Amino acid sequence: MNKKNNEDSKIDLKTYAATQRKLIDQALNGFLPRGSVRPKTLHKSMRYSLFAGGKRLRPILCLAAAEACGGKIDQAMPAACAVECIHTYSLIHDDLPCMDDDDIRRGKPTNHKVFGESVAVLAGDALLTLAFEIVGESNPNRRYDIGDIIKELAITSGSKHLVGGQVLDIEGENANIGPKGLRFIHESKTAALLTCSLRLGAMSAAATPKKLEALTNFGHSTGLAFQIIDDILDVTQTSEKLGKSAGKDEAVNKSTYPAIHGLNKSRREAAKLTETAINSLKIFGKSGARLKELAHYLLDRDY
Ligand code: GRG
Repeated sequence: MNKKNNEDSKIDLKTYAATQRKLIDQALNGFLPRGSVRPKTLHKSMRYSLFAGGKRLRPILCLAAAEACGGKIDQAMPAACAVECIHTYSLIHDDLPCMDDDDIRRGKPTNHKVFGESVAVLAGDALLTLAFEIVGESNPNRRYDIGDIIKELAITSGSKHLVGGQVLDIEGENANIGPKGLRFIHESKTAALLTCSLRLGAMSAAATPKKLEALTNFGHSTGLAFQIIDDILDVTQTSEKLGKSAGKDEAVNKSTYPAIHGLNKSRREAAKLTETAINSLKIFGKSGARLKELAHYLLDRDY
């Protein structure tokens, strides 16, 4: 690809992502109770973190998966908003003093710094619950009903994935969990939510079992690559650029890819995983082009 084409495709993805982000934000705004609704503090706190400037990668992947499966964005939007609510809840709770104890997130003071710990815990709880209310508004189709969608979201959020992964993460601090232990944590947390986002998009489009399986594999590999890059950026970028505290992993002696494998091997592993992810898109032919671009973006991102 020559430089001009390369730049064009970058602009294309940038425009696509900006358009999707706007649609997602509009939909989220409609699903969230207004800040003027009682209890005002709680709703303001939920909105504060949700609209603090996240990249919206999970909902964008959800909508792109739906499109790759021939579905419509409107059908996938409830699931896209639900995964962003769950992601934001996990960030609020992860930042609490009893967890990672962070002061900045999405370039702003963390939720508990602004609203206090009690409201931050409850805002996270309410966002998690709201996710289920939102997917309750999805339309069933010939392959998947609302029960399938709710189960997908519940399994991802629960003790075997997000919450369980968080427990292993906490237990792994100052412990030698090794490469396998680290990979399992990343599979349980980051890769699980990314995979769920893609699967829900596919399910909203009545994807065939083969396409659903392909997106599950794509999510697993891109999800791991995404987390490796996140670990690398923690070492190589500034807090200003990331919008969250850089260098935190090393400061708390956390096992990460760069800590275990070094930066170069970690980069190579992320690139290899991205290649594996892209290979799993073969079944989609040309319809998989946007997901392929997104996988490259996740690998090459600098924040
Ligand atoms: C249940 C408390 C609880 C946690 C579950 C997902 C998770 C486990 C914790 C979230 C904290 C965390 C640092 C997870 C790693 C995933 C990750 C890289 C999050 C940042 O995602 P981005 O870069 O963030 O997409 P934005 O702010 O752009 O949405």
